[in-house]
Amino acid sequence: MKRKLALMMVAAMTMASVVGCGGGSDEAAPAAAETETEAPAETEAPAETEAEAPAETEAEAEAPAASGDVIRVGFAQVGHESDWRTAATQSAQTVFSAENGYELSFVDCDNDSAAQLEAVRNFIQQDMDYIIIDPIVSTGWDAVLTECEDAGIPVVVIDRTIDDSDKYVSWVGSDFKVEGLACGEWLAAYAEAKGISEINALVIEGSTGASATIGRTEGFKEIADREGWTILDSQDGDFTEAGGQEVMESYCQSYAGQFNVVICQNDNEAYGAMTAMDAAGVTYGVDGDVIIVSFDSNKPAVQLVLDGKLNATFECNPLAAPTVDEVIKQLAAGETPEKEIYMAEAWLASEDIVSSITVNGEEQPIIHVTDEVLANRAY
Ligand code: GYE
Repeated sequence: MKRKLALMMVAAMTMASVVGCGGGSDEAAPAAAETETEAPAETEAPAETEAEAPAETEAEAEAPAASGDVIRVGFAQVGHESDWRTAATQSAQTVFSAENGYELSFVDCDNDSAAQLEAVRNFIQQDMDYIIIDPIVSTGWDAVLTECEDAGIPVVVIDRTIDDSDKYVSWVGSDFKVEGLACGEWLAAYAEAKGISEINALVIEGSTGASATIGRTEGFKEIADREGWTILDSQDGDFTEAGGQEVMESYCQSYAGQFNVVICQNDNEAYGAMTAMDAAGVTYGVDGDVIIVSFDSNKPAVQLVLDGKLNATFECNPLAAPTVDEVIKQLAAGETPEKEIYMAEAWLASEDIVSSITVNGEEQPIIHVTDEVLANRAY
């Protein structure tokens, strides 16, 4: 069965790369007014192949979802560093459940790239039907993806990107550079509206080598360079609350009185940075001396935006699993999924002072956080 599926997959991958490449940021269009927050599919039965299925019936008949077999999926998750990660893991566990026709082997790789490669190789050994990878770092993947291809196991990449191999069927995630650009454009518009002429920013980056870190850093820097802002420092906070606190404690000592903006590359780092600023007597948020923003937009962060403690938050949607489920069903039905699938995302701010920004030539709304906006958040 595997060999036939493999042939089908090679054909699918070849076609997908022709169809899917190069569309990147054009399609990104993240800032939809509302986040796409459909609850993960809970009760859908595994995809059955309809009677009128075309030509490749033999391969289809043997594809796991088509035969009604349990679909065995291995998921090599980054770790458990943040609220975003917890939401992504819970979504995957809900979608790839036994009641939905799946058997999920979940591996928490604890932010260790070597462990992640090993997890994928174990999935090959176990002859999984599909492998899902959320790559801790964006490079070093071609050899193991070639092994997956040779074994005839389709790989779906989610969230962070793989930048040195295209031997996967689909990627489902966010345009991190667009997130960084949106953050910069919002800050430019906000500073203008507030009459702030000088920006001295401190950046707390995510984990080094993660595409989420690379994209957010690049996007924000592009706007900082254009606007002539000073980035005083940019250090790795590892996407954790403890990391954010530690970096901010050292910033408060090294740059006391010199900064008026703190960019945290996820919510948890912002919580840690707030603790450090509280201890150092630095005020922040709508009524404070320092503008602070985050990425991800988990509910507790949106609550802080509502409270005026966090000036803005730039969403990264962790609920990719329902889309991966659709990709798997397409593959099982012999269809060719899109190579790149972008999640819809929103930009949320505390004050109703900037109503929209333009990112990559496209006007996108800034959502003013109210009780209602907070109540409608799905994670
Ligand atoms: O922003 C952060 C998590 O890869 C987009 O990883 C994800 C990032 C997310 O730890 O909170």
